This record gives sequence, C-alpha cells and structure tokens, in this order.
Amino acid sequence: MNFLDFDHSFGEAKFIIIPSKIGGTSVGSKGAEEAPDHIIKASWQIEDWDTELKFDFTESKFHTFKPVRNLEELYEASLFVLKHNKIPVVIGGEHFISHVVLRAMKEVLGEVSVIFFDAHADMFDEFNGNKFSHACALFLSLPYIKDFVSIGVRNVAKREVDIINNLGLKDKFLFFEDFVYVDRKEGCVKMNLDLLDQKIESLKGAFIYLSFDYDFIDPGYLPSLSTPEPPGFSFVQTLFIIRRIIEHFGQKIRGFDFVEFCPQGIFASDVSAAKIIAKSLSYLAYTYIKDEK
Ligand SMILES: [Mn+2]
Repeated sequence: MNFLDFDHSFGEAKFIIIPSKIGGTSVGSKGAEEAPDHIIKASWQIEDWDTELKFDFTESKFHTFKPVRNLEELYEASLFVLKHNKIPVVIGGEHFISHVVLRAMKEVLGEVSVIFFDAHADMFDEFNGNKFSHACALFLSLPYIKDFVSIGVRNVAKREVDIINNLGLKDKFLFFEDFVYVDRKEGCVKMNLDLLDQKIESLKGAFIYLSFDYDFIDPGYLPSLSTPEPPGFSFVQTLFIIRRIIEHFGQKIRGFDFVEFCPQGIFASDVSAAKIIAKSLSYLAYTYIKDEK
C-alpha cells in the first residue's frame, strides 16, 4: 500500500513514507499501531493538485516503505533514508518513536532541532514504570536534539512541570491558552502569532524535524485519537500554523512524524489525518519549486 497511491521508485522520490506499526503503551484508546493502514487508504482520496498553493505537490515524488514494527527497524529505515539525502516521513504509531528518528538524524546531519505539535508535554522521565512510553516522547528525545519548541500543550502533570523547570526548559513551551484566546471585545477566537514567531525564530540548530501528535487538533475535528484533549486547534488553524512554520524553515526541514492517530472506524478522521500529512509535504515541496524559479 502506497501513500497517495503513487508508486514512485525510491531513487526518484524526495519523501519516503515509513509506516510505523509501533504502539502498545497508550493509557487512552489503544490501536495507534493500526494507524498506517487507515491513513494510507484514506490518502487515496487526495488528488495531486494543491488548491491552496496552485501546484502539483507530487512533483517531488513519494515512495512508501514496508511498515516497521519495532524501534530498531525504524532507526535503520530512518538512517537509510537520511543517508540517501531524502526526507523520512513516519506515519502512525505512538509518539515514543520520535527519539530513534532523531538519533538517526543526529548521526547523519549532525545538529537537529524539533518542533513538537502536541496537547501534552510528554516530559515524564518514566510513566507507569515504562521509560519508553508515549508520555515520555519529548524527554526521550532530549539527548539527540540541539533545541526544541513545543506548541499547544494543554494537559500536563505537576511532575512534568517540575522536570521542565529543573532542566530550565520552561521557555521552550508555547501553551495552548497563551497562544489561542477569545478576544474580549469581538468575542472571536484569535491566535497570538507574535508569540509563535518569537518561539520559532529563537529555535537554534542547523536542521529541523517536525513531530506532529494528532491530539494537537481539537477532537471535534479529528476524533480518532489515543488521548483526545479538548479544546484544541481547528483544522484551519492547524494548517495555517504548519504552513507558517514550514515557510519559515524551508529546506532546513529534514524529517517528519505524524503520530498518536488511533483508528475508530471514522473514515472522515482517516482522511483528515492523511490530509494533514499531504498538506505538510506540499508546503515543503512548494519551497523547492519556489527556489528553482
Ligand atoms: Mn499527545
């Protein structure tokens, strides 16, 4: 099964989809390891013309690997993709997989920083006795990264806040409520984009990795989640933020993961998850086209 139903060869593809069937630690809904099949099937609905940017975003070409089933396989696959100067796009599974992709990136590229899109801080040093839990995703990544920004956190434990403060990482988080607010005069929902820009402009590091936890999005828009956290970002806000970040960093972006999607038999959710990936890759593909012109 191929993402977008395209069967470009590895050699000609820029984006290499790595389906991740790695999960099993969720304390919410279980089944994130089933996500790749659902998301890939739903991606067949998505056509190649980007109606927002007005270009064929598949010009950069996509190749889909066979699914990986453990961290070692994911690490090897990521390493292989990066050594061939291509972009790994990990789809599905739980969030604790990010650190092995980052380990591969550090090895091949040297210096990598991450932007996490997540309703949770994922800063537990261990969770229910497990160091490799979805709740430890960011903490596990720290040894491999130069810097990070985490956007959208709105459910965090006091213990995580203590860990964050002890490590001096408080400024790396843009909490949901500091970012999205209701305008008191107009009553409408607004985003503090100055704060977002400050965070992304302060990010150090030669290369950038985007780690997208689907619970960033409001569960009303995308209910098939391991750990839904209302309220969250609308679909339009989510795409706007992703575009702004990708336009800022351009080709410094060298990898993605899209995790914590938990299939619930809702086809609209599957398509929404696939669309987030397609649009993200389209935004990045567009920066290549623009540079060529
Ligand atoms: Mn999360």
